[in-house]
Amino acid sequence: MSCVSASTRRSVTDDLAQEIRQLKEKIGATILAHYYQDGEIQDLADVTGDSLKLARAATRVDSPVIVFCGVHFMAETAKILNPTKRVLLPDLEAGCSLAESCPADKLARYQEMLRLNGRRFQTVTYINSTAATKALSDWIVTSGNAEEVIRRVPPDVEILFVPDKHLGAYLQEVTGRKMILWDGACIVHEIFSVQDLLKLKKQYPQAKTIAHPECPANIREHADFIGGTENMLKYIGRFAEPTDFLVATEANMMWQMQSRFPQHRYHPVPGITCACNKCPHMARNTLEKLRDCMVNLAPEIHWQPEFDQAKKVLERSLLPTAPQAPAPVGD
Ligand code: CIZ
Repeated sequence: MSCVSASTRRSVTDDLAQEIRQLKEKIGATILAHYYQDGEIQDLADVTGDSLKLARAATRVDSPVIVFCGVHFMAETAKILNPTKRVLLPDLEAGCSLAESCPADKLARYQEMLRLNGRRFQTVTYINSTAATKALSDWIVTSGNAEEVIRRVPPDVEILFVPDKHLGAYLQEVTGRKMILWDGACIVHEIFSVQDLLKLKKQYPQAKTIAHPECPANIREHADFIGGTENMLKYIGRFAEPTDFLVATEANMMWQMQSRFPQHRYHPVPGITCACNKCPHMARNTLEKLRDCMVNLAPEIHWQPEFDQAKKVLERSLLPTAPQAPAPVGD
């Protein structure tokens, strides 16, 4: 069994961080990191954020290289929105359970079946999806803009919401729009333990519970606040006095909370099978792989034919331009 002391690990981390900073200068890279990445990666980023903030940031990058520390669909989105840049992803296998649950061919068959049944609908797709799935969509939403985009869908068409059934159910509640929900879920947010949450609430009766809308209803119903990561930060920012927060989202998010609002205490809501929920896909990106992708200028996201259509949908949905309603599909 190998045993690396904490001080040895710290010095390896410091050396790697130094190397990454130098490489960043050398190759002209901007590092974008999602809040679900390990703190040591977020620490090295030029921009940290949720997928909406990072997608928008990607359009403003002027360096020739974007290194995207996140999962595949996020790096793909950065490439689609800024095609002239070289976009690197430290580990090309960093996937997403939600994206996997809604492959484009399956979605296309389902849409066809709805059309054959005379249903008039628009497809609203969570950003956690592949470019091919996005290309079949009318709108793309993130946890940060979903309510606003749903309100832009004409009232006389149905909404097919893919792939997250929990986020979809939450959006039905807050917008009052009935939706056809795809049967997908996030492996991180689906497995929070209600029993453990209730125990924590007893232990910290004054605590505020904050839950991501990707959580199932049995968790959301115990929350004081429901929102995506960016909105969670805004909510916490309203508390001046030291407060306990019970956090039901990916555990690395607490690194960002702790850095911005160190006066509070953050308690991860445990998962059914683990003490805190970490995304195994995000965890594939390490400092070593971040360094290596900058040395090798690979793995790289290359332009694919479906990116052309996905770009149109992403731009009208995510970029702050005048709203432009697409023609209803399903006619
Ligand atoms: O939108 C994102 O980045 C995801 C996947 C979650 C969140 O709330 O930030």
